[in-house]
Amino acid sequence: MKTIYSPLHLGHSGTMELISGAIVPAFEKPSRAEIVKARIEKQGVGPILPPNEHDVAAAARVHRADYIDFLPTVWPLWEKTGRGGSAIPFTWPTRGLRGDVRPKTIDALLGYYSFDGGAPFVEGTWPAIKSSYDVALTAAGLVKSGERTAFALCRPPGHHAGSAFMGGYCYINNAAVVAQWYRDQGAARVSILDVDYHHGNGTQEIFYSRDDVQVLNLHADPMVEYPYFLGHADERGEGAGLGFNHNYPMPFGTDWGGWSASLDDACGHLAAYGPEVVVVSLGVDTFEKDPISQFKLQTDDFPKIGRRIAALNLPTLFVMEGGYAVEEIGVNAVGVLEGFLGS
Ligand code: OKP
Ligand code: ZN
Repeated sequence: MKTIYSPLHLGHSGTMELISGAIVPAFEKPSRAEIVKARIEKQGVGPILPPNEHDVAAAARVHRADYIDFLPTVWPLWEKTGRGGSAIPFTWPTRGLRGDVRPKTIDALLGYYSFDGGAPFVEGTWPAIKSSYDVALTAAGLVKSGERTAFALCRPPGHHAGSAFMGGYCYINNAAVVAQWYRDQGAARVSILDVDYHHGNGTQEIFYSRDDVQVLNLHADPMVEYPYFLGHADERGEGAGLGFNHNYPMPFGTDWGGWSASLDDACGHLAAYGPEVVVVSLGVDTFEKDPISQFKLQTDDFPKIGRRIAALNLPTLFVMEGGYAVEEIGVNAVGVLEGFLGS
């Protein structure tokens, strides 16, 4: 199994995060991807290859063109104001404000194109976003050309990014991009299976009215967990997409018993849909020791996730999302891949 990885992610670092009323070092840090990469090497999962460069046309198939055009301009615009640190939004056009008027200044634009303050920019952020996108598309190409599986070691992650907004550490929705790319390459149906602890609100939003990309999401109940405002079980899709979105919100404390029951149900819907390819949004922040999560999956459970997905017997692309217990993120993420491979 090949892994696609780019060191350009390393430039997206040094940012701070506002969480639980305190400014703390960012949880979404470069060591995450480095630890996963080291584990792949240690376990001999397969070669680690660099991405090919792609233009942003495939991103504009799932994101609004003005949003994609905005992303590379953020740091230069911020720097022009004489500020360093991180470019972070702090004002949003919520109910009662004008979300339909695109403002002119960088602080306002950051709010216009985001749903929270969790997607900071430093100088290396755009190159990292672009490399993560290239990683996803390059890995997608391997599966398209006949490999059973591949691993896109994406950083930053993508599943919170919607058609015209960033947030929750995410900028370009890598899983959505590759799902659309498979459609554009001729796949009739594609399924996205999101096993990250947090609901993939961006992925859901992008495909919500479509029947050609099925979206299945396992996550903590948004009534009590981030991203709070999407991910309920009654969100089934709309219009032509009705019945093609499946949410599995679960309570704090969920362990393998409850979680795997949801996975089985999701896999049943997936198999019935009959996609030509499966894109797995692979977050391992369901782990019991994850610092920002409240599920109870154990290290031994992660290979079982891979085995269950392998039993679908479909071409499968793994796209890295979350996972923050940095000591164990490598063992757990690679555990899923090893379970899939049957090793
Ligand atoms: C990204 B992924 C706000 C806390 C916000 C953001 C979590 C983003 C998770 N006080 N935390 O789904 O792993
Ligand atoms: Zn997550």
